[in-house]
Amino acid sequence: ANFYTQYRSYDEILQWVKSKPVQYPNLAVDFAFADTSYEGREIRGLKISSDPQPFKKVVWLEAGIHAREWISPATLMYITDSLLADYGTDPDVTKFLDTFVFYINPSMNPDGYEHSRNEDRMWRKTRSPNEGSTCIGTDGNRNFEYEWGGTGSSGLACASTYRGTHPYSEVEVLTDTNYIKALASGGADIQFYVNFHSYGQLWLLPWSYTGDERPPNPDYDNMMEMAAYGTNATLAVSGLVFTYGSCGEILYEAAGNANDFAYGTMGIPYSYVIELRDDGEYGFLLPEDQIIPSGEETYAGIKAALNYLLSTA
Ligand code: 0X9
Ligand code: ZN
Repeated sequence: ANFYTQYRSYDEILQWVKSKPVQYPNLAVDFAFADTSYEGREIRGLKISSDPQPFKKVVWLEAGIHAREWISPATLMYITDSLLADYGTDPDVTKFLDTFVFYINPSMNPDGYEHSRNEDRMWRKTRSPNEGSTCIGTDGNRNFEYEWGGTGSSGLACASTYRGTHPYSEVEVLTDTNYIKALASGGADIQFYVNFHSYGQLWLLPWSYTGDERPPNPDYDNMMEMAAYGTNATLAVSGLVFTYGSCGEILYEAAGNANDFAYGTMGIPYSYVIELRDDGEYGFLLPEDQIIPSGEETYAGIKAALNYLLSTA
């Protein structure tokens, strides 16, 4: 049976990660992040390239920080499998893997994901306890350091947008960002970052901490242009409209989130939160028969973004 006809358990996701270097020994290497999740689950990623040299440019793709957004890990795994399968046959993909090293963190919040699968389908946050409260968990997408604590995040442990006691209070966010920081301080040139979510069909770019109509983001025009290419390619594949713009402007303010970290802290010139399908018909409860369509349209969008990136080099 096709891997993408069902949403997979975290154990199946880990098995998937470990299977890629076996299937593609010349293209894929898997690795463990330094820390396990709060409940002790191993977190593993993949490094994909035709010849992983340190001088190559880096693309960082990650998913699953919000537990109930099951299409996010599924779509990122689909994209990763497609890049691996199309190397050597699709000239664009061949160029991508010859030019970039891709780092993939497919399931950033395994405790929350399993809680959503087994206990509470609508769970969003991590599963770490909060001192002085019976409410569990922190919103990983409010736990990054850039403008942490600002508008659109809550200081209340029971809130769905609880920011935590301090930046990186959540080990799952800490271990992911530590890896990114170590890459950068080792000299990696990280050019493109995506943190996948659902739902809403949006490519969101910085800033998230402010809703100013035209935030002082000097790379705004470039990021908008890449998003235009990406969303056009998606439209051509599935007919679904994806909108794009700065998060604070077209959605809502969300201080301490992923794309502000990627751009504001790391200086990655193309930094996005992408909200996958749908537009609210099923919302988080997206049927399994939409995994492959979501994978196909998003793969097209990411390829178009990468072609745009290559055209600017
Ligand atoms: O609220 C969030 O974290 C994201 N929406 S979700 O439904 N997936 O939870 C939106 C994040 C907003 N992104 C930016 N502000 N860039
Ligand atoms: Zn989300």
